[in-house]
Amino acid sequence: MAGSPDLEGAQAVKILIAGGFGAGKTTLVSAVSEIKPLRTEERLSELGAAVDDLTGVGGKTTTTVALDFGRITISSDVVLYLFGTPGQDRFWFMWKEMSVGALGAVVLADTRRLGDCFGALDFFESRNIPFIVAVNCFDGADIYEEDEVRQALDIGAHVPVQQCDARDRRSSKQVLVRLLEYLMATAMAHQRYR
Ligand SMILES: Nc1nc2c(ncn2[C@@H]2O[C@H](COP(=O)(O)OP(=O)(O)O)[C@@H](O)[C@H]2O)c(=O)[nH]1
Ligand SMILES: [Mg+2]
Repeated sequence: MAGSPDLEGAQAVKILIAGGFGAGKTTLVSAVSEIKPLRTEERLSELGAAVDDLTGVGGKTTTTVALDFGRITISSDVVLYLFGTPGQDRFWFMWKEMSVGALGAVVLADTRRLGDCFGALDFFESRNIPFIVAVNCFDGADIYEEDEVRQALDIGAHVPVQQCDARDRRSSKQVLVRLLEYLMATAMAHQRYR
């Protein structure tokens, strides 16, 4: 089709976008996706508002009930398929199935509510899915050094931590490129020690 990238022969790579409720997952997938992101958002009903913890996410009026899905062509060889995981604890049951075949993950963190991504970190660590942490720089949030974030999240020194603005296409794409570089470096290290 004219104008669309030639996806034939390109490697499809499945990537998960995780993080706490309101961390910017839907925003990131929408910002980078070449296809209209498939997403299922529901207006926060009064009932849902009682269930979802809205502390610190005052401006948020919709919530993703299922998943965000998007696609981005990185090069003629690599096409990423992005799956945004549902942020609320009551959707944990979906994570296991979503993670099948995933090569890696981005854990979005909001430094005002860092604890919200512990669940995602535990999930990927326990399943040996390589991940990087993307700190979504919300207005008014304090800026921390990479090492401070690593310490606060209790993650290894080898895990890349990158600042980003999930609303910005270039910044979000940069996060995905960083993840890919990390995945390739990790794969090469494994080969070397085999
Ligand atoms: N100021 C600012 N707002 C953001 C940023 N990323 C997301 N938002 C806003 O934060 C809210 C939550 O983002 P959303 O992508 O829905 O979070 P999700 O629950 O992780 O999918 C939305 O209203 C976004 O517009 C950011 O980098 N800066
Ligand atoms: Mg969302």
